[in-house]
Amino acid sequence: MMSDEGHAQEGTVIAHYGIAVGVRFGSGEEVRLPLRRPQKVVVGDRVERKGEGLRTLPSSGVLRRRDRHGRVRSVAAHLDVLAVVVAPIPESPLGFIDRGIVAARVAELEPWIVVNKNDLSEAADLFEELTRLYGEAARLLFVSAQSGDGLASIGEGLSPARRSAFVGTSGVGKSSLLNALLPDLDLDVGEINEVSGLGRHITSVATLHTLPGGGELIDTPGFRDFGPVAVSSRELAAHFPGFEEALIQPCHFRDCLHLTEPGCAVLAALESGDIETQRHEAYRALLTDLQRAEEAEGH
Ligand SMILES: Nc1nc2c(ncn2[C@@H]2O[C@H](COP(=O)(O)OP(=O)(O)OP(=O)(O)O)[C@@H](O)[C@H]2O)c(=O)[nH]1
Ligand SMILES: [Mg+2]
Ligand SMILES: [Zn+2]
Repeated sequence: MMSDEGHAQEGTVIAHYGIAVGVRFGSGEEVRLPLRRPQKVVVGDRVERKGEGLRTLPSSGVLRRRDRHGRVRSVAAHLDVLAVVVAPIPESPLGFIDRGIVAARVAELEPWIVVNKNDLSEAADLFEELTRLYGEAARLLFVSAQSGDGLASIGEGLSPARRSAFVGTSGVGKSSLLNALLPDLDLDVGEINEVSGLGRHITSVATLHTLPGGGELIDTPGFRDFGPVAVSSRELAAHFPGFEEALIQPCHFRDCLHLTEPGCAVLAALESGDIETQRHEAYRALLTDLQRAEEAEGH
């Protein structure tokens, strides 16, 4: 048998099973490879196989989050777009979209909000509300995995070669959207619990899929904790969604945190009613969270 020792082969990680990864090589060949030791690798990463070894190549466009225990988790790599999926049922946790948009902007990804289940009657109000709050910050898509409405806009936004990940709480329909976009795909989808209104964490493995018109989409397991990672207070102050218009005229101080500073453009907009009290409170809560996480890490 011929050995390919010494001959390096480059590929893309298309699935992560914990103890093994699925890799697609340039030739189109897809292989499941065991991880011989704990290794930093996520879906979307470029890897190099040399003999038995697998090396993760340096990456960019990595989306990371802090889970409820404060641990940093990588979601996916080499992304261009972050698509936060929401639905009228189940509702997303308070602040989830804010965190997603901030994470995307800091990682230099284009933020999208995909409002799924637009076949449900409550969806129109949700879409209107989110457009009001996030219209300046993100691209909003109004779709239904069930009826197929609006799905073409997802493919068009990623064509010919952009990569996105679906993130969102369990049950909003991330896997259903992928199944609807790719007729040959058959990802498991779950039921919503009638009592709690929550999804049941059906997807446990992140997987990457190529769309018919080009572009790629990563399905991820649902999560509720989207703690910011490597976001400074100043970055949050610059990137919080909904402050765009107020900040066209910058604050007096360049490092303004929009709390009590004189000459603050955000506080002026709050005063005049252009920014809602609730939005400023959401900002302050996220700032506090982030400063706590920084302290816990000893910064
Ligand atoms: N009415 C309606 N229901 C939908 C739609 N899309 C998905 N669902 C339902 O929502 C439930 C959850 O769908 P999934 O695709 O499993 O959700 P998920 O976001 O992948 O959930 P996790 O894998 O647990 O993170 C299923 O019962 C789907 O049938 C839609 O467009 N309209
Ligand atoms: Mg799923
Ligand atoms: Zn300010």
